[in-house]
Amino acid sequence: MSIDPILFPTDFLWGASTSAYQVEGAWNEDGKGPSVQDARTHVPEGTTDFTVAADHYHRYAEDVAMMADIGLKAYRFSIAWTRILPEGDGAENPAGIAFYHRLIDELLAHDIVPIVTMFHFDLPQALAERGGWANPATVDAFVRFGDILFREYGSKVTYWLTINEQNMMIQHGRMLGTTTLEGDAAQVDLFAQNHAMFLAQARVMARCHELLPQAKIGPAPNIAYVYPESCRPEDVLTADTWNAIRNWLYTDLAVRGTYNNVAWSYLERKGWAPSVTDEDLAVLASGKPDFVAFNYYATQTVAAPSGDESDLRRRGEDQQMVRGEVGLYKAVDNPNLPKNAFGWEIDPVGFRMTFRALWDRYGLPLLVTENGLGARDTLGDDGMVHDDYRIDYLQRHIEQIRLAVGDGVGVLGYCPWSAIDLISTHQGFAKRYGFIHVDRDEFDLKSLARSRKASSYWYAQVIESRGASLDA
Ligand code: BGP
Repeated sequence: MSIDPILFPTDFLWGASTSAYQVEGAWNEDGKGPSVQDARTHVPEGTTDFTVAADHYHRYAEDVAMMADIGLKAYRFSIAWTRILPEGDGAENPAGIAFYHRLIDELLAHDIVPIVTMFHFDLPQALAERGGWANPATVDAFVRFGDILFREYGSKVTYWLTINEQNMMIQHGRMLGTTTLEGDAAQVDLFAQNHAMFLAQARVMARCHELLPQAKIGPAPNIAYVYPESCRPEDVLTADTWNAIRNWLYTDLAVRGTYNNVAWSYLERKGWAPSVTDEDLAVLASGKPDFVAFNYYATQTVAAPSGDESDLRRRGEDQQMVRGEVGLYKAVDNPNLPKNAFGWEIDPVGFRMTFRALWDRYGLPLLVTENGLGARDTLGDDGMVHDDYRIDYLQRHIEQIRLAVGDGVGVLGYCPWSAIDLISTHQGFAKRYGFIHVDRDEFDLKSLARSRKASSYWYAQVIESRGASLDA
């Protein structure tokens, strides 16, 4: 007897993701102001800057047509705050507003659902120079920015994401280019910024519901479920602690409007706790999400701390690698997991675990806004990228989504990173994720021509068959 495979729902949002500063280019065109990403130096990394990127700003129509060829049902992209409000505050920029109308109209003309991230690592430089998120005026500016987006695009956009990976901006801000602060004193400022972002997010969620009753809005943190190295109770407890500080701090605030108790006691112990007023608590309680979006690349594994430098990872540090913190948790490699070419562990089963954990905690529908494999793709003699390794990665992860759906988890959609080749946060253009190849190198812009990779044909079949092709 054969058993029919579980098919994904017909309205499942099969998509792909990008962010403005990593894909658009045209960094100073049509009135756009500089963001912290434009102000960033790329000297230490030796990678390209974000001035041209994939030139999506000029080629968006061609890109959307290719997405439609693949059969994408959704496109998750971010709106550059500095195109709408070049100074972050102050005068609106009609040309920037018009660009996203064109992009959204193009998507809708191809029956692709726009999923809009309001803020993805690109704070206006003018606001950064006035203290960034630690200045309450930035919160007001973000709420105003949100009002403009809702006014302009609210009749066309149903799905909104507030802030991309707030947790990574706090934990790895220097590497992501979202902060220049360092050292212990910086932590006080960072957690004040963090609190301000929670307030901004809550206010924007409340405004969204007030202005657009049909719209749905949610946060988009990076969730790396944390495993203990062993079943030693101290290791298990440490994993629970790091889960609270790395992950649940952010989702609890977004959904419940309260600080996670384990994370809060950690902040108090360190002397990093922000001041929280009664008015803040009321603001946090007033904005609720309709779903939880999350970016998933891998899990992390930790052990009970030794209390000295051996708790720390010796080499490398970025948003996906477990770093360790002296006296809090020890960073451990998971010997059961392979790594990609950039040292990131690959853990499809952890994806299912993450779905279960988030569903258990909040009971809200989940939307995957990132997942994917960074690789040094090369064009074959036939002019195509044969990215079988990416197909393998995606297949294993989509299988786990299907299992999570079978577990009873509500899943709205899957938008892997990335729709098209773009610039990595800190590893340049050579680290590619796209379904669509872009003909450029790190410093040689070449033709910037687009072509579909093998993974895009494979993904097209998955979408078309609602997942049945996974079993073929
Ligand atoms: C996430 C970011 C994305 C993206 C992705 C891949 O943390 O939200 O902007 O870049 O990771 O990371 P990287 O570019 O560092 O390879």
